[in-house]
Amino acid sequence: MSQQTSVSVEQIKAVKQELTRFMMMYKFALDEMNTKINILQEEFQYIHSYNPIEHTKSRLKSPESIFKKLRRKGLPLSLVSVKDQIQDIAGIRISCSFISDIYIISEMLQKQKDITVIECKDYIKKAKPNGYQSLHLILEVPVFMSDREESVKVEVQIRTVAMDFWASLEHKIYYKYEKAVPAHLLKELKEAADAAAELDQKMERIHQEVESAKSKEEADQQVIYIDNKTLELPHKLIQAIADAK
Ligand code: 0O2
Repeated sequence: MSQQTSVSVEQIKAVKQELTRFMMMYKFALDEMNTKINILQEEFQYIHSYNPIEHTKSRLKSPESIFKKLRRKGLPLSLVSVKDQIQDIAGIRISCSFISDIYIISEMLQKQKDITVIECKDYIKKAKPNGYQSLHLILEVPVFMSDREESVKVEVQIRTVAMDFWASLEHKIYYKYEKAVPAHLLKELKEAADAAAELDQKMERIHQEVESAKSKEEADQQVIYIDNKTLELPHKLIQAIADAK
């Protein structure tokens, strides 16, 4: 069914172009942030000999969802209002194996010179009443385009695989029941969230014990690993570098 419109073809073209440029800005911000995360992940892997990130997923919010969010929040329907008020147009979700890795990744991102921290919500230290756990950061990165520089917000959600598993199921249930979830399911979801939190804590304890045993073993091996190559370190070189500090 075609909609009645008083907008001219030229106006539609101009709006499409403006929206494309606007959305591209967020795509570039996502690209930048993903590059930063990949570098941190690779560096961490070299130093600690394990990968702190199980997987990452990024997405751009669709114009339709942005429009719905503006309506829901009663905000003006303009790109200025979108840029100022909607913080999650560009979103990245990072899933880690262990709780401690969440805070390490978060710290490493927050310390970067070109990143401005707009907001940090810790739903791990204090879970939401329904049991939701995650660390949410709103970060701003500069994006350099041909004719201008823009500071662009990216929402980064960092959580464990168990927290992510729970959140995906809860999200599906929430939408299936159109936000009116039966009480018995809410209760079961809360119990599942508590079980996931307990599992995360147990895994963290095991991880810490294994890491401390590993670091003792590594101190005895006088080698480093770069680019899949094992490089021997003469004892005298280790001694000299340690003495110079
Ligand atoms: P979607 O569809 O995932 O994008 P905001 O409305 O974002 O300005 P809010 O709600 O205070 O402000 O932000 P918060 O608490 O940081 O939550 C932002 C996002 O976290 C949500 O985005 C969800 O993705 C996720 N989230 C927050 N609470 C829950 C929860 O209880 N369950 C699940 N599964 N996810 C949650 P959106 O825009 O609400 O939804």
